[in-house]
Amino acid sequence: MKFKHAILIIAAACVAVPAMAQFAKPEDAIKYRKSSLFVMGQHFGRIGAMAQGRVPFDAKAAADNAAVVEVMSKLHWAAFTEGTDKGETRAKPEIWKDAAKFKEAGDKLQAEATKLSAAAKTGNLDNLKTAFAATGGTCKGCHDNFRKD
Ligand code: ASC
Repeated sequence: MKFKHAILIIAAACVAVPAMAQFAKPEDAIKYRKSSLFVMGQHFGRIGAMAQGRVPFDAKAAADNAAVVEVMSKLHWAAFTEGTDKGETRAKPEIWKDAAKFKEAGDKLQAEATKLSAAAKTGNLDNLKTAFAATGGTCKGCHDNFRKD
């Protein structure tokens, strides 16, 4: 086989392999999404502390944290694979029953997280506050609809 053909086959396989194949076990997918959501929450919370005046505004720290939130906002979606509605999870069955709505909620978070990162880069606290509130709204919206209490 020519090298070029091998590369094309590998590239096609990467696209075609379903998300499930990324995790050895359903528990790993659950652990992964909880872990990445936890990390996102930590960094989002540091921005919240500044937006709510609990700690002094530090533009560089805000931008650094927002950049992490932006990346993290993309990760956990691939871990809501089939069969991971059971076990140590608060994920509601609606995630799989109403997949289009769940995807929409996920897209909203990612869009707002991108705006949050851009807002943080302006170095303006009011911009950060506005984007923080909008992003937090997407966290809450998804939790209200798709997470058990
Ligand atoms: C956070 C965090 C969330 C959201 C959510 C917003 O800081 O960890 O899950 O904000 O509480 O309503």
